[in-house]
Amino acid sequence: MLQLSEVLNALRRLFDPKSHTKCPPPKVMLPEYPGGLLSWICSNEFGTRHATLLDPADQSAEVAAAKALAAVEGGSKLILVGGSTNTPENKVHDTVVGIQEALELRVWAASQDSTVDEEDWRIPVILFPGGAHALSSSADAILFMMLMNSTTPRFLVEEQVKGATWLHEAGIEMLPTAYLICEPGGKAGEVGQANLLNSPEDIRAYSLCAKGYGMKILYLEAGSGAPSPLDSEMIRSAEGECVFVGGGIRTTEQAISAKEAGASWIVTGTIVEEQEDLDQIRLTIEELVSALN
Ligand code: 1GP
Repeated sequence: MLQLSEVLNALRRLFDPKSHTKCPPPKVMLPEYPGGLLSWICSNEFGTRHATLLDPADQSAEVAAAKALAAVEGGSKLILVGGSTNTPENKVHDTVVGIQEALELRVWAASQDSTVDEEDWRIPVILFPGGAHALSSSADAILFMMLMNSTTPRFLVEEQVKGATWLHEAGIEMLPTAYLICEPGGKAGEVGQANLLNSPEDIRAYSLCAKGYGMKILYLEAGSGAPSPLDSEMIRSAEGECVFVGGGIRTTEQAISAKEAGASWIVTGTIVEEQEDLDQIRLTIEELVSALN
């Protein structure tokens, strides 16, 4: 007979968004690529790609899913879910699941239609967390970040230690990422108590340090909503095979200049977050992506 404590534990797991026993195992909706997800992300065979960042704090899971679909229609190849503040785990989880379910339907629809390529809808949904409180057992992977220029141990290693066992047990792929916040830094710089980087020499030194630590991804952040994106000299001085660049990118010219400076991925958030019209979202991303090709 079941003990009361077992029943209570089962119920707790059922309603705990971080519990990896809550849902059936995530569906395999990832791009098919030799070497797996990290190789696909770091491959240079696709040129510069576009990622869309959605902050679960800014809209419902349904709206996030609709926006993600519009962005993918426009050519986005990765969906990042996260934000610096106000991202309780249940919101993160609901957002991840909502987006995955919407993508899954499109993969299924594509499988019934010979004119559409299923692969176009196999888009990874990856956590871009503000801390160990913002995880989801359904995520395809996590940018497992060290905020290398933080002045607090909390974002250098403590949050990571808090989440590591759970992530390991949930079987979530941890993508080793060095996160560098540059001027002006925005909310991420403030919350992360970053010593904001402002010179190509800084970027070079930090990126070489990241390389020494074995980080595979280097993420250069100017802060969400930054009035202007990172200067191309800053991007150019990054030593890394797989460089994400985000913060303040809104125009095709800015995307092109980041690409020419060596960005592997261009990340945008605000242009999708601020727009309610899904057609407009698709068109905006389409414009950025076609400039990258
Ligand atoms: C992700 O912070 C960026 O790295 C997103 O920036 O919101 O300015 O596009 P935007």
